[in-house]
Amino acid sequence: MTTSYRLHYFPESGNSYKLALMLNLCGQTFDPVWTDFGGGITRTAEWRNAVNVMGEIPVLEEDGVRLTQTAPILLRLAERYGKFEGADSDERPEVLRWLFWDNHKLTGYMASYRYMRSFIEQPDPTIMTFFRKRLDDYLGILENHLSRRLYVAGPAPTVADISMIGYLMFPKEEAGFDFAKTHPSTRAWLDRIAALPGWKAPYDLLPGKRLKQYRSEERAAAL
Ligand SMILES: N[C@@H](CCC(=O)N[C@@H](CS)C(=O)NCC(=O)O)C(=O)O
Repeated sequence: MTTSYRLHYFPESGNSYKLALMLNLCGQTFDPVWTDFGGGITRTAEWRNAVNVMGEIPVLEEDGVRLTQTAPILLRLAERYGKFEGADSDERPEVLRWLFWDNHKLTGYMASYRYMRSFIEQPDPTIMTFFRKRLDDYLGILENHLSRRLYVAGPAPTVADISMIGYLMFPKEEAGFDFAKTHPSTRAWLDRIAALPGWKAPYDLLPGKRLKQYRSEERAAAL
């Protein structure tokens, strides 16, 4: 029996991209449910009661059942389609290890940093400096890890890779990192993922009205 999917998302959401990409890589389609994140709908009690008590995007509906938190959803899809799970009982805990690291560190900080840098009017420079310092450390850890292997958890791609690339595939102007210049192993890994059959860029998978971009060239230089 086939499962029908609806993805509640907004186009700039790297967390939504993780699920949209996973579905595409598994040969699945989904109905896109554009959500007015910029307009604040996910902060309303109505939306939280009706869609996600955690107040977060993305939400994936599977045959009408709403699921949230990308890591368990990715693992569930991996098991269902027998893809990107990790090869064996050594690799699967490794997949989990990097999923936790991604949610806590890489995606956690990158999502906030990029959002503030590009999509809010006046980011606080002190917060931006703090986030940037943390990210420089995490991206260094990732670069070092990838300098010695093809994929995060083993010799083949897993949902750990799909989670960790979530915010790194967007246009480089948004977060302000040019990996080709600063993190060559990370860039090569992103290119390997982009060569997988079914890969698409974030804004091709997540259409619809975009958030206002506030970043100017002067601000880009300052932050
Ligand atoms: N760990 C969550 C993160 C989801 C998340 O933070 N989503 C963002 C949008 S991409 C959000 O809704 N943020 C609202 C907030 O932090 O208040 C996941 O993997 O699904």
